Amino acid sequence: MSKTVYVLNGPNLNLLGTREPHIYGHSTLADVEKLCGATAQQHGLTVVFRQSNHEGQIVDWIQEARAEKAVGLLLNPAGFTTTSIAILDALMTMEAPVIEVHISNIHKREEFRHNSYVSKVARAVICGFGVEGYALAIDGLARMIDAKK
Ligand code: CA2
Repeated sequence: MSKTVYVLNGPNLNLLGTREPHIYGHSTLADVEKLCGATAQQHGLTVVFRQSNHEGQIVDWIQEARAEKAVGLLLNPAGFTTTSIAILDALMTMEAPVIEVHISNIHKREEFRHNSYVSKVARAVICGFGVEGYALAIDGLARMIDAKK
């Protein structure tokens, strides 16, 4: 059985740690990848970690996660959170749990960040814990998977 978790990151998250540290902190996306890998390892899971600025690429990777029978999918949809029906449609085909992650608390910020399409299909949502939210999401996903056994 697959033990792979896909961690997908949307547009501009490649800039993490280089700008707006007061909102997103000082960690880079490479640091987040290491954090995810180390957290997943504690649960006997492996991580496929990717980032794209392109909506269609993210749709392709969601389809890949499904085809590869990933045990779960973490997604920080970033700027596509409130706009992408294509990502929503792709997520609707996933049987494995989808966890939505945001570094910042989107509900404390501008109103246009609040209405997430991804939340309509996500099993769980984590926001406002900084990049630690990725580790919390993997811990939570591991518990979900164990509970199903
Ligand atoms: O808090 C999050 O994780 C967000 O998904 C980040 C998105 C934002 O559009 C969402 O409302 C909340 C923005 C990602 C941009 O990332 C940057 C990181 C550093 C510097 C500039 C942009």
